[in-house]
Amino acid sequence: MPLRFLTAGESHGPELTAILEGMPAGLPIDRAALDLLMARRQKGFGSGGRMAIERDRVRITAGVMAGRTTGAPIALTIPNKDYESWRDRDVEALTVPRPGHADLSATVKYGYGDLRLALERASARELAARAAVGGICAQLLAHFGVVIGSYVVQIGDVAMAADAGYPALFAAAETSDVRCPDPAAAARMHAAIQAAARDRDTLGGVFEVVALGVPPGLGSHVHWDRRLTGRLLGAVTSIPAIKGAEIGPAFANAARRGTAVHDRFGLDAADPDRIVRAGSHGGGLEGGITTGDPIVIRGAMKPISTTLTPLPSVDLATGRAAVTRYERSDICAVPRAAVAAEAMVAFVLADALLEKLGGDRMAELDERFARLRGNRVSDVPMDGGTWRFGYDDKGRDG
Ligand code: EPS
Repeated sequence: MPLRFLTAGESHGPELTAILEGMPAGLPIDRAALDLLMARRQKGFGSGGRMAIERDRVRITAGVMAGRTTGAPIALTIPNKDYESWRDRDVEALTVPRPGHADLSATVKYGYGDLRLALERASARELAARAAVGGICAQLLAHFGVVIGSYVVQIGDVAMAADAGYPALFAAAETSDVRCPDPAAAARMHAAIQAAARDRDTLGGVFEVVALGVPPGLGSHVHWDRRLTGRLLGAVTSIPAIKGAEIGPAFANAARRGTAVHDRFGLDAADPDRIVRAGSHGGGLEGGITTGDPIVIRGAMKPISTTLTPLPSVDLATGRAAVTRYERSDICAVPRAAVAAEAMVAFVLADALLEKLGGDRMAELDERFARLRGNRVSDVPMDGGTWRFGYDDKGRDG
């Protein structure tokens, strides 16, 4: 897989760092678009005090010169403003793990003497670095006409009902403080977050990420790790607190019959060479390969595990039962997770596009993109003849 990235950095350390390797040379980088994605990832009602401190702006220190990628690894850093209030501070021992958090599991694994060493890296603050990476990937995709957006469809038990075209849903989500395009549901989601805060509790939810304009033929059915379905679901569930994901209405499809689920093929009335699918039950993928239809991925986020209400736990310093102590956190981070998921989807799709196109510079990619096969009868000619199934050299012509 041609594209890869690493991130480093603690939640309250000086900065987050990412290196993105494998981008072709010659892609113009739009700073304003990158800043916008970073700012969108910081928005959302239900965020804690930290989001009022940070103003994420990416510093690019390698791999982009004179406004264009050079083909070299791209280094991205994002300062943590909050570091100023943490540097050289004597911190109280943190020895009571929060249920549901990485506190205990990471400490059991790494043998830390204080839980803070686990939470500093487990923190979703790291998503700022992924947003920077995804922002660069989204610009490669945008060059080829791919648009990625997201919106929140559920917070707690409040679900939206809006049904509109994807561009309209994307636009409406940007105007909502909970990223929900349905104003009535958004108001109820806002109220649900307020109620959870009042009750000293937290909320999770469900978001949808949609990629439009993805060409058919990315990913492959031939091997497990080339199926784009798994690559996309893995990327979305790599976001902290995302415990489930589906492509299209996968769980609802599981309750239906096949004839009600599979998107029928037909020929476009206006262009009879073009094969079209009626419906969107497949979520834009068949056989782990993109179909050319919108790719729809849903992610389910569990409620934040840092609750104002103390939860029963164990004090690792005394070995006795204890309750958790509150650390500043979010009440609901689903709107921010949706944008982080956009970034992860952008990375996976950019990787799959580069795999398909190959090439080291944009001019090469452009030529190859123009020659991609589409969903056209003339693109997949067959003569309808019989042939002999077997593994020797006696094929149909043998
Ligand atoms: C987070 C806890 C909060 C969030 C943070 C994720 O930070 P703090 O512990 O400093 O209050 O604000 O999210 C971000 C900083 C971010 O950029 O999204 C956690 O424990 O995961």
